[in-house]
Parts: sequence; C-alpha cells; structure tokens
Amino acid sequence: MKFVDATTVTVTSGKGGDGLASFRHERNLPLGGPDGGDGGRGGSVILRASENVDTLLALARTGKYKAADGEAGRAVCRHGANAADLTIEVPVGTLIADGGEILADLTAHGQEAIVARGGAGGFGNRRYAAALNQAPDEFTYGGESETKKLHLELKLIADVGLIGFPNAGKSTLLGRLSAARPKIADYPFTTMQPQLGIVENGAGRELILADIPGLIAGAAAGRGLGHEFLRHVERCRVLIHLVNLYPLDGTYPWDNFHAINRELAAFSEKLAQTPQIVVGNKTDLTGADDALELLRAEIGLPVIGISAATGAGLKELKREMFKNN
Ligand SMILES: Nc1nc2c(ncn2[C@@H]2O[C@H](COP(=O)(O)OP(=O)(O)OP(=O)(O)O)[C@@H](O)[C@H]2O)c(=O)[nH]1
Ligand SMILES: [Mg+2]
Repeated sequence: MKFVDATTVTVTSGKGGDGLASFRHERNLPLGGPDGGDGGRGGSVILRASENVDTLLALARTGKYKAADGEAGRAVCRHGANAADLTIEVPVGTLIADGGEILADLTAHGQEAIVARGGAGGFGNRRYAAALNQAPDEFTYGGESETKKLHLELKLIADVGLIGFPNAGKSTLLGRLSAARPKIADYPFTTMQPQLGIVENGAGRELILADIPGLIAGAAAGRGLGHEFLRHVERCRVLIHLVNLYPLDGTYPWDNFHAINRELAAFSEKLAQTPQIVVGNKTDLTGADDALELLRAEIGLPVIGISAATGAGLKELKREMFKNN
C-alpha cells in the first residue's frame, strides 16, 4: 500500500518592475530625450522534483513562498534588474493541484513546473520615442504578481515497518519517534489500521515509519487480525522487530520473536528476507537488563533495548534506522 502525505502551500510570484518616464538632464542639454528604462521581470515560483527530498514536511512547515519583485526601470536607459526565480524542491512523485485543477505531476528527478509566473517588466518612456514623438511621457507599470494556494500530494512507501505482537508497544514507539498520534491501549489489537509517521534524524533527513496491527502465531491462518496487512510493510527496506521484554501472558520474549518470524515467512519470502533491527521494549520495568541479556543469548543476535514509554535507548535505535536509509 502507498501512504499519502499531503499539504497546502501558498505561492506568490514577484511583481514586474515599473517602467520609468524620465528625460536626460545635462547642463548643456536642457531638453534631453527620453531615457526611462524598462522594469525588470518579477521572479516566478517553480517546483522541482528532487530525489534528495523525501517528504512534504519542510513545505508544510514553511507554508508560504514569495518570489522577489523586479526592479523598477532607471534613468539613462538602464533596465531594472530581473528578480531571481524561487525554486522549491519537492519529492519525486508530487502531484500539484490548484483548486480542482491538476497543474503538474512531477514524476522524474529534475522535472519542473512553474506554479506562479512573475509579472513582466513595464516599458520605460525610451521605448516610445519616435520621429513624431520626441518627448514621450508614456510608460507602463510592471505586470502583477499572482498568488496560488496549491494542494500538494505525495504517495509514500514506508521505509521502515514496525512488527511485533499485540501490546509490544509498536504504536507507543511510533508516537515517540514521530508526530503521529496513534491510539495506544493495554489491550491487544488496539491498532486496526496501518498508521504512518515521519521520523526525523535532526540532521535534515527523514524516513517514513509504518505501524501495523499486531501479529500472533497462526496469523497466516487467519488468527487475530490475520496477516493481510503485512503487504503494507512488504516494500520496506528494514523492519523494526519489536519484542516485549515483559509479556503479561507468561510467554517468553524469544519464543515470541521466533513466532513472528514464522508468520513473516508464511506471508512471503521477501518479507522473511527483509533486514530486521531487533528491539526489546519496556526496559523501564524492573529486571529489564536480565530479560534483555537472555533475549540476546537465546536468539544470538544484537538487540537494542529501549523504553518507548520513557524514551530510553531511542537515540541508538534512530541511529540504526538511518544507517541504511
Ligand atoms: N512500561 C512500559 N509500558 C509500555 C511501553 N511501551 C508501551 N507500553 C504499554 O504497552 C501497552 C501497549 O502499547 P501499544 O503501543 O498500544 O502496543 P501495540 O504494539 O501498538 O499494540 P497493538 O496495536 O494492540 O498491536 C500500552 O498500555 C502502553 O502504555 C514501555 O516502554 N514501558
Ligand atoms: Mg498499536
């Protein structure tokens, strides 16, 4: 499944600079000819698709974009400076709509769309000089700017998927790592639908984390909520396998770890082969250190200990998440 990231931004192009009406003034030439220059062009607002941008988060934060105005024409026939265009990078796959009209669908790296056109520069009176009109005082104003309220939409594929038993703390972790606010409760199958969050590493990088309903042994045969929703994480580059260090039902964390892996294998070979970051959750509970060591020893893999409740260990987990993304 693809998740949708969407936002609205307001873009305004620059006004064109006005043309100037002026006449040469020199001491020995009291009635000089017209010398008013043209105004400069206003800046346009351009959206450009880039593989270096993953989400619309930065655009949602900024909200408003305005390109600079062109400079007014100047005396001695000097042209006002054209304003630079304002180019905003968006993720590849961004669809741009204005009201109900689709302006562009940027599907390739480097593809651009002009979303607000800068006003043309006005004409200075120098332009109007003619044999029969040697002292024109005509000029034109610069073209108006335009403002558009754009709706941007991006279909996202989650980079990292969260898997584990019900009550492992998957939704709590998603809420900790992102701005998503999923429902959290102490009963199994709290999460009924996949949830999506954007995780930032604090150095300008982002990835999409997907929280899916809990799996149980026999999910492939339809137990619990079944395993259909695993397709939501099938294209993830890495899975966070979240293991509850303190299952209340008396089961062992390592048994649960293997049970989940069997369900992944029953779903698809690809999912079974997806790299996993194994994480032991609820280290805030007494005796956590022992439970974590036991888990490591039993499964023979590195395990990151965290508490989704207190935030302990999340720095290390994030480092691991961003390592291969
Ligand atoms: N002590 C402690 N409790 C936690 C921690 N993380 C989650 N919990 C609690 O564990 C329970 C289950 O948390 P959820 O985040 O809803 O678990 P889930 O894995 O999303 O569960 P399902 O959506 O039902 O699959 C809640 O009562 C949480 O408050 C933790 O680090 N420490
Ligand atoms: Mg949940």
